[in-house]
Amino acid sequence: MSGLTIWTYDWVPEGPRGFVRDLRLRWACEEACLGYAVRTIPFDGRATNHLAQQPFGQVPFLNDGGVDIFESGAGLLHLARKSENLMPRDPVGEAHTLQWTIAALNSIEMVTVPWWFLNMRGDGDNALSPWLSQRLDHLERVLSQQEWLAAGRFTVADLLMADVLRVSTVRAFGNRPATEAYVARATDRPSFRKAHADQIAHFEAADH
Ligand SMILES: N[C@@H](CCC(=O)N[C@@H](CS)C(=O)NCC(=O)O)C(=O)O
Repeated sequence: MSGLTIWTYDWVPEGPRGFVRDLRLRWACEEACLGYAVRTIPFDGRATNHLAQQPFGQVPFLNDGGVDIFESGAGLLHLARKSENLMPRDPVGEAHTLQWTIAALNSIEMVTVPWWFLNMRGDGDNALSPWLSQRLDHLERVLSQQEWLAAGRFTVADLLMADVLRVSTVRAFGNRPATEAYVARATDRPSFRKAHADQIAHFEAADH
């Protein structure tokens, strides 16, 4: 298949709408002014109906010409190679952007997702809370000193970090004004607003 195609589910329940990770790829394409199509696989049967494309039965995944990629982080880095809007081209800016992109996944989301999962199951103050608190406090310190994570401007690292932090129960875990302002700044960008609205519209259309 030629061109850039983002794959997501054909439908999801209301709860995850606006948070399904195809949004990360939509947002990146909008920031980079890349044209893209969105295609779907059935939500019903998702555990096994697309294992050849995504070995964990999840979304999103991406086709770009002959390149097929799963994992939203890998998809973002693939897109970032296409546009300086997402990834600075100077070695220091690029290294710092990569560093914070990995930090979003491996130092923050690695803690937030398991914590959120336990919280959602009714265990709000769970064994992971001190770990989460410590990670978010460190990030708050960084964000109170700078507007964006790398290269003195918005990059793919901010796109990912802001998306990781968007989950309101995670942000409500403590009072961290710099982090709150950072997420607001990132999600106020026209590219985020469009990607978010498009995802909501996509799943709403499937209700009918
Ligand atoms: N590490 C994966 C996680 C993907 C993921 O959690 N996808 C969710 C939607 S946002 C999903 O497909 N959930 C359905 C399931 O796990 O059955 C990535 O970032 O792409």
